[in-house]
Amino acid sequence: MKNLRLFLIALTMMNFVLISCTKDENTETTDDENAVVSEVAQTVTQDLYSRTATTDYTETATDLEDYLNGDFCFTFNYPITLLYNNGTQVVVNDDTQLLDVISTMTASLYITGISFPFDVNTATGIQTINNETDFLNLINSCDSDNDGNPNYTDDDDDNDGINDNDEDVNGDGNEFNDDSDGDGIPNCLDEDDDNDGVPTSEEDNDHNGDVSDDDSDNDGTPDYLDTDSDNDGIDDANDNDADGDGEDDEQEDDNDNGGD
Ligand SMILES: [Ca+2]
Ligand SMILES: [Ca+2]
Ligand SMILES: [Ca+2]
Ligand SMILES: [Ca+2]
Repeated sequence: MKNLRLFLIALTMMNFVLISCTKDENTETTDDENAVVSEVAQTVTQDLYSRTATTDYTETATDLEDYLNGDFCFTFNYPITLLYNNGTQVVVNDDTQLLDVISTMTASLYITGISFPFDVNTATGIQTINNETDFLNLINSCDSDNDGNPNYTDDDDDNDGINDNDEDVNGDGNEFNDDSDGDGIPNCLDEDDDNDGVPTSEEDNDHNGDVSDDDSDNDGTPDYLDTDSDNDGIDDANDNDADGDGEDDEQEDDNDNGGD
């Protein structure tokens, strides 16, 4: 009788352990001999983790796709198999499951590898990543401003003088879903955020080295996001006097009144 009771207690505990190990009943574990430790897999998952592991965590699968595309220029072509640092493996079938894996990582349980080969979606189509070298080349080639510093380590992906974090206009923590001029390129990757023909880096009209503090017409929208910087009703792209000094820009050398 006593043995049966102990057996039942043990069974209950085993069930508890099993249930608590599988947070998402949709994800399955596997034993794939091609799953190996990968520094790039750690880099990618830690980057995603640092973006999602916040107290006000509200990220969606769409945000996760934005982060992958924005920081690494790819999304996964599922399924993929990820390796945990404790040796277990998980099959990931979609972005929702990946978000679940990422957002439940801890300091002691995290992703340390991946199973090669796997497929990714890039701007040029589906690409097969056969090994760690392919994977490293993939993320290092994601360098939107071609300054040699890949997006995932670059604070200013488009080199327009405004840090990526400060290009998150709607303040939701995702800088890749802000596209002020609606041209399909997010502000943090757009060299001309308001599409007025003047690159953002050249909209520093007071020449103090800070593009973000220039608001010629004081309407609350900085010039680099303002399609009509002098608020005269004529878009800057068609305005011969965008700095509003009364002189036709084509007639003057200093068409932004910066003093040079
Ligand atoms: Ca760069
Ligand atoms: Ca920028
Ligand atoms: Ca844009
Ligand atoms: Ca502009």
